[in-house]
Amino acid sequence: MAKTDIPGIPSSEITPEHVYINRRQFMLGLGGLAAAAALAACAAPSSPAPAVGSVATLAPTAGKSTDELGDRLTTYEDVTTYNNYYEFGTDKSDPARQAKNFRTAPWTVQVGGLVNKPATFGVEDLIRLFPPEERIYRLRCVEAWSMVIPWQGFQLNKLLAAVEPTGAAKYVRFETLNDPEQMPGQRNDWYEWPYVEGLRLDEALHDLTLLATGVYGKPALPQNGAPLRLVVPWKYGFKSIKSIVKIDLVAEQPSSLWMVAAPDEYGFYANVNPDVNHPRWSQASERRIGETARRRTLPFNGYAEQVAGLYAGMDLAKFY
Ligand SMILES: Nc1nc2c(c(=O)[nH]1)N[C@H]1C(S)=C(S)[C@@H](COP(=O)(O)O)O[C@H]1N2
Ligand SMILES: [Mo]
Repeated sequence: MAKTDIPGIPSSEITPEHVYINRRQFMLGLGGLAAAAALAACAAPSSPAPAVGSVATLAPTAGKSTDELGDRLTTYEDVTTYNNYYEFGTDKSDPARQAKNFRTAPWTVQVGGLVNKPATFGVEDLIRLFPPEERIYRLRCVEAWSMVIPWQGFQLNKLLAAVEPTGAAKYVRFETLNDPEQMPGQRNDWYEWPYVEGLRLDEALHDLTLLATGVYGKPALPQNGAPLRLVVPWKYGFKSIKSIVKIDLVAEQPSSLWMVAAPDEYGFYANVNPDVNHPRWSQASERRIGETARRRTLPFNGYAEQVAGLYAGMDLAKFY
């Protein structure tokens, strides 16, 4: 076994070959993606073609101890014990304890709505169809803390291409498992369960948008959203919905648990923006878990080069 500089990542997960194969599949898949993107005639200005070059600068990251900006990975300990997952409690330490026995298998994801080929996939089918690759992403919570996390996952656009969105599809809606017996948080009615989230179709098709199955080279633990969670690194963390069971292509902008809970505080777009404060606190800086000094928050969480084009012509200050 080759040694890596990241404790806990088996070399089998990070061979260059693995990365190469995924990159190649990614290139081969682009024709289909361009077609899918063309279907996404969103209300917003059309986005540029998927940014192959810019993603190539982010991947492969396998075996690295920092992200592409040189920021160190957050420790596995912090990634797995400091979590937001309201189905398992509201304290950061609750999910690690309360989700311990959450059943992540068997697990299926129903993908439907405005698609030509609706289908229900077992998670193991998804992993076989779309072999996970490693992506090191910054995660910036709207509460102004952040982490750097090495995920294993596959691009959501691969799954969406497989189900063939129709021309009427403009948004994607995601839903978490609804199971109050297993998820004690769902037994209270402070929130409208199950957790739901949404993306505009062009955001969902972006190469950075990941469906994650693993963390630090291992299958994800329940507290991180196992067996399948979304990761949208340029948006506040609450967009990255955990334990997904349903994905629907829809015509209208979906609502979300947080938009319903606090419409004045959380919007649909939720792009990381240091210039627009949360009504109750500043978003100009953040606390990186494991560090003492605060850091400046970067526009789009440091992914502006890749994603700013999606929002050309939009007043981002109006879309918190
Ligand atoms: N289903 C569900 N998904 C969720 C949440 C949640 O409470 N329930 N919390 C969100 C928030 S606010 C954040 S910051 C991230 C945290 O992900 P992590 O615990 O893996 O770091 O998950 C997001 N996804
Ligand atoms: Mo968050």
